[in-house]
Amino acid sequence: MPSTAEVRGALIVFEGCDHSGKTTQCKKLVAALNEKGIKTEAMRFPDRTTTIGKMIDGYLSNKCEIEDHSVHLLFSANRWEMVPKMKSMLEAGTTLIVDRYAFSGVAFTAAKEGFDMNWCKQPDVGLPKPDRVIYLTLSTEEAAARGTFGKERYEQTEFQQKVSTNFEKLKDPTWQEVEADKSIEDLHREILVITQNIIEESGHKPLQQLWS
Ligand code: FDM
Repeated sequence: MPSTAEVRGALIVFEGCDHSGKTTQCKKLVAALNEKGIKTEAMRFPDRTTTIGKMIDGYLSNKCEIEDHSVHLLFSANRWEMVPKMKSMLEAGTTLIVDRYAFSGVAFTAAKEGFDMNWCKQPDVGLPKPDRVIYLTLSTEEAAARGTFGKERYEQTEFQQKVSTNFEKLKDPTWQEVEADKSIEDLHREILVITQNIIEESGHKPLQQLWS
């Protein structure tokens, strides 16, 4: 068990549309913060390595079908199973950079027919609340210029547009929108400055609960 540090780590979540460079930026950020001596670990959801994550992986890669409500609950369960690890790392002073979180959960399921956003939020109520959500945005033209979609479930233009609309509805004051229409290095430098400020501000504040 890691011991409790005087200053806790920050919980920083990245959300954004496809091709926004979220995953690349998360990786570069974790490396840069560690280089600066700020203890940082990467996490991503879904975490496809666990038993639940493997079921989700099968669903996303179209190897199996899972009823829409059930798969929503699996995505949430995949976050809850990581909570003890997240809390102990944060308490030990490690900052967590998280690629997708409950906001993707709500935005994607609520883009399906017959789903209400409020219903979608319920399973994730009480999760550790991010100190900041960095929301990477991209113009439709730039997103299209960055290439086509892959073969996974949900990788279709019309569905992704509904997801973006849902992200807009989920925004609150803990969100920071960052325009991703720039080079990888320029975006990285901007994000590095933002996150160092968040880490400094969050260290002495108690961790809060999401949507409660
Ligand atoms: N996704 C992700 C959901 O539908 N619900 C969730 O709770 C989360 C975290 O899974 F299409 C979707 C979003 C995306 C896919 O893709 C995961 P990546 O490439 O592993 O981020």
